[in-house]
Amino acid sequence: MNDRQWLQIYKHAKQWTIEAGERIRKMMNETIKVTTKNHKSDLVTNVDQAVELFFLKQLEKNYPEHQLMAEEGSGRRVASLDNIVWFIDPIDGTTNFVHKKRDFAISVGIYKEGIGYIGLIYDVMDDILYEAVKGKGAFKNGKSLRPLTHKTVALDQSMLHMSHAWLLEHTIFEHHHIKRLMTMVRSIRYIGAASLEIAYVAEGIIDGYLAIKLSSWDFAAGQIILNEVDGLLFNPVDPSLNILSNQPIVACHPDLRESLMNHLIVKKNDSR
Ligand code: 2AM
Ligand code: CA
Repeated sequence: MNDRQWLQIYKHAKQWTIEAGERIRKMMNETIKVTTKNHKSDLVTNVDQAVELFFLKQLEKNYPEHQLMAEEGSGRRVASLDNIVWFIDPIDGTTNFVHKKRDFAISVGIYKEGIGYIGLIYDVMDDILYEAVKGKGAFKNGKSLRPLTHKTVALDQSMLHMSHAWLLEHTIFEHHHIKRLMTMVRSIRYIGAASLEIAYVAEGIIDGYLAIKLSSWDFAAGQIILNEVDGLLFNPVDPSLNILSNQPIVACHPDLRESLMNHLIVKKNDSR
């Protein structure tokens, strides 16, 4: 794959993402059909499905040899990272979208042999595009994002995004350590759209985002954008981070990695 071919893919990805955003804004004013998937809070709408189908059709027409891994399952099942895979969430933050809360995004991450090359996160309602091409920096609406290392971050001055789900009993993480983490930082926030929260870490307006379970399409684009500003994205319980699995994800300023890993995110039955 040469630079010219990558440029073509990037131009298409950006054009389709902006066009998909226009469709979402338009469809928002029509009646939205909401259905549940695995449980009552796991929502999908006709808009998620239409936008995903739009990307699928574009890929079939322009890049039939590329694979699509997308939330609503219209792509073929992706079992390997061979060749080029597009990880697409047509609406990340579907629950916000259903409630007409403006925090949702289209997330598009393009990988070759498991390596991220192009990441786009489009905040549809505010018309803000976060984007990155591997090795060429990260941008917010065309303005370069500074590497996060231009400032230091101490845990007690940090703002983290994490959901209320961290306060519920669960199998992997120790409840009281999470509570302790929440008292040690400056503040906790949460918006409910993982890709946007990762973009905010890349922008340096929050210092970390912790999610108990994300899918590849939730973080694939964000990982590429974060990489370009020296931010970190990792699975706190499995360093190998298999992008094809659901897993816990931490996105953060590099200064926070050690404290989050060594002191705060303690696995159940781990006596550290
Ligand atoms: P979605 O809106 O596309 O479903 C909300 O906490 C954030 O986490 C959203 O980005 C949401 O994506 C994602 N999310 C919610 N539940 C999830 C699950 N069970 N597995 C993976 N991602 C999830
Ligand atoms: Ca989604």
